[in-house]
Amino acid sequence: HAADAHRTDLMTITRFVLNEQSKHPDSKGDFSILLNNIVLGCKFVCSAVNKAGLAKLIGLAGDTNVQGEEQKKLDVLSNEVFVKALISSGRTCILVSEEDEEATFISPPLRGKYCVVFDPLDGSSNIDCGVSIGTIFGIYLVNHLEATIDDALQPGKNMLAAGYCMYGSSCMLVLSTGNGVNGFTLDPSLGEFILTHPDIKIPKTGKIYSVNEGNAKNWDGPTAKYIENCKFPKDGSSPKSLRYVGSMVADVHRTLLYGGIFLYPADRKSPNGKLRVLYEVFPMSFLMEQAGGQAFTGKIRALDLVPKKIHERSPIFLGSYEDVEEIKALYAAAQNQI
Ligand code: P6P
Repeated sequence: HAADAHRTDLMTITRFVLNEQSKHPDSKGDFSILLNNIVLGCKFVCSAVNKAGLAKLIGLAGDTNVQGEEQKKLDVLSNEVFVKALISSGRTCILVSEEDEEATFISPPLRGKYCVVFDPLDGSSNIDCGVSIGTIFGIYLVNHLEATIDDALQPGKNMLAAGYCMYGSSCMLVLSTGNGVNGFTLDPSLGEFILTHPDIKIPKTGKIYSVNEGNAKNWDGPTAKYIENCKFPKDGSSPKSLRYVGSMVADVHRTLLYGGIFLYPADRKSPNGKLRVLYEVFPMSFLMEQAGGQAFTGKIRALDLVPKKIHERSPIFLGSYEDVEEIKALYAAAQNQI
């Protein structure tokens, strides 16, 4: 009767967030209001992504749709939706979006105490072929009035919350507010995100590695050696499977649920890798640690990184605790040889 229980206890993300809030007696509910505005943005984007094929929302901006309206690309539309939802929440003071070159500073009366960093539609190059894409976000506290850009350049370990919403065969929002990781699936008939994956823990080790093998020519020694071990294990165990979607939210979501390791290493072409620190590396690293996994930049714990620029990139190795330990050992050995 699990299904019936699900139907009757209906733990929605809104109730879940309010339950979390009740654990902080001094909370005035600002955080819950902020999260609920992020959830609203995710619901809108989910609906727009699902209609994309039909309403010809895909393709280049500048096209006109059947109504002859100026067509916005989905990622531009998604960004506008999140920026508006976050500002109108009245709980933010700084927004950093992958879509906007500069940070957005909010002034009174709508100014609040949180800085939100987000990629409104990550993996959007995959939209036209129907591959899963997602929104990634992280939330920092800014505990003084006049916010500056430094309040957005905090190390990932300062994040209060992080999450992603994956727009795939179902719409799933995975969230951590610092007490573990929970997954919510959108029930379109209710228009509510329902708790379907309580207290997600990533397996300690996995049989999957996830990397763009097309960059192999440019990898450094430790990464090349690690991938070699995945394919030709020295201990005689069976090789790992390669699974790579090329959409970070899809690759990380699979890693979180099935275990294994996701890598976007540095290479000779891109010495800092490709993924962005604030709104790709930090939120996914936060979630991995909260789920019992870990995240490493090739030098340090990913969440200890202190970014200098809002669109800065970093190499990232994240996933099952023991799998990341292996690549950390290879980088440490290489460091000792220098
Ligand atoms: P590559 C998508 O463009 C993205 O930003 C991430 O979602 C994804 O993990 C990565 O880039 C894929 O990059 O170089 O393997 O195509």
